[in-house]
Amino acid sequence: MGVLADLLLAQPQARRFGITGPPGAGKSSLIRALATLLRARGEEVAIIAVDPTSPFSGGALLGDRIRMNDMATDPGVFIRSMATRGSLGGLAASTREAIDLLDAFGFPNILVETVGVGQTELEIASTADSVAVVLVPESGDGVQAMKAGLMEIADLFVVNKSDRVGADRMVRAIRQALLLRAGHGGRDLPAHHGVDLKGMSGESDEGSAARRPGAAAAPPSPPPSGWSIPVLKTSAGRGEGIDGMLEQLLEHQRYLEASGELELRRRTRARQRIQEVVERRLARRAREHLAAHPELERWVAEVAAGRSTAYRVAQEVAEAIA
Ligand SMILES: Nc1nc2c(ncn2[C@@H]2O[C@H](COP(=O)(O)OP(=O)(O)O)[C@@H](O)[C@H]2O)c(=O)[nH]1
Ligand SMILES: [Mg+2]
Repeated sequence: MGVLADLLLAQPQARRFGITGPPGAGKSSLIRALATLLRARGEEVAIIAVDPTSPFSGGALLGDRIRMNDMATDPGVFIRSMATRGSLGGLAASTREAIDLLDAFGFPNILVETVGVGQTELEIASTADSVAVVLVPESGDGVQAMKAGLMEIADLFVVNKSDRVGADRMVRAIRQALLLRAGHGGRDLPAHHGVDLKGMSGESDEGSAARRPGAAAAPPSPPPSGWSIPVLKTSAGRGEGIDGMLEQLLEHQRYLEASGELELRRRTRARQRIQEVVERRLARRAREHLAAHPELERWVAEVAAGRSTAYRVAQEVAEAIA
């Protein structure tokens, strides 16, 4: 605990990139290609994959050129997969913590992969400073992406698998949707409630993307107005367009810094972290207090019998641990 607290005293320096989109869109492949480019520039890279559908282990992914094994044994690359299912509430918090730690360890680049299917994933994606939303030619029209809440968090759109037909049409559809949104001020668009993107992936996925209907959280704020969102084509499979994607991600980081937006985002994160840590600590104290309380069984019996209420008990416990 103390060690962790001290480590986190380091000033945040890392570029935090979020790569999100439907399962099978090629997020992992793109991250691998981006990481390879960054390594070629002599920069270290940390990768966090919050994606149960395509783990980073094993196999030749971009033909024979780049094998996952090369990356796994490169000390300049840190790869960590984070479990997702069954840890909904804690996932966003623990991912944020992992990112903060990697930053404190001195990784200049942190790439976070999430499946863009639900509120939690959107939340995680928006903890990155620059978010690339990855779609494929088969992802349906841009309006679908907009409904899914991806428009709100995208700093950059990437149409991957541009080696397939329909990539240009997809690019136009996204641009159109972006224009539409700009015209409407982005305010009166339908709210997103973990819209299922399975049909947008262009892959037959194994039914793994969990839906999160009804997840209530504040919608991520729209991107700042001084940045116009680029829409790029890539083919991770052929290694095309990756340098352009990296260039735009770096450009967005420069924009954030120059506009003061980076500082704002860091403050928002700091506020969130304070809230989280305080809540976690208080929750633990309440649990411990309650578990050891000599009156607990009596309270339980009284509430169960309708002679008292959970609110009364809570009042007493809250006062005791305050
Ligand atoms: N045709 C084509 N296939 C690709 C491309 N990029 C990735 N893939 C393939 O699409 C599948 C899913 O890729 P992956 O990176 O695991 O997607 P993720 O689920 O978004 O992380 C894999 O079989 C990849 O080899 C591409 O640019 N073109
Ligand atoms: Mg993946």
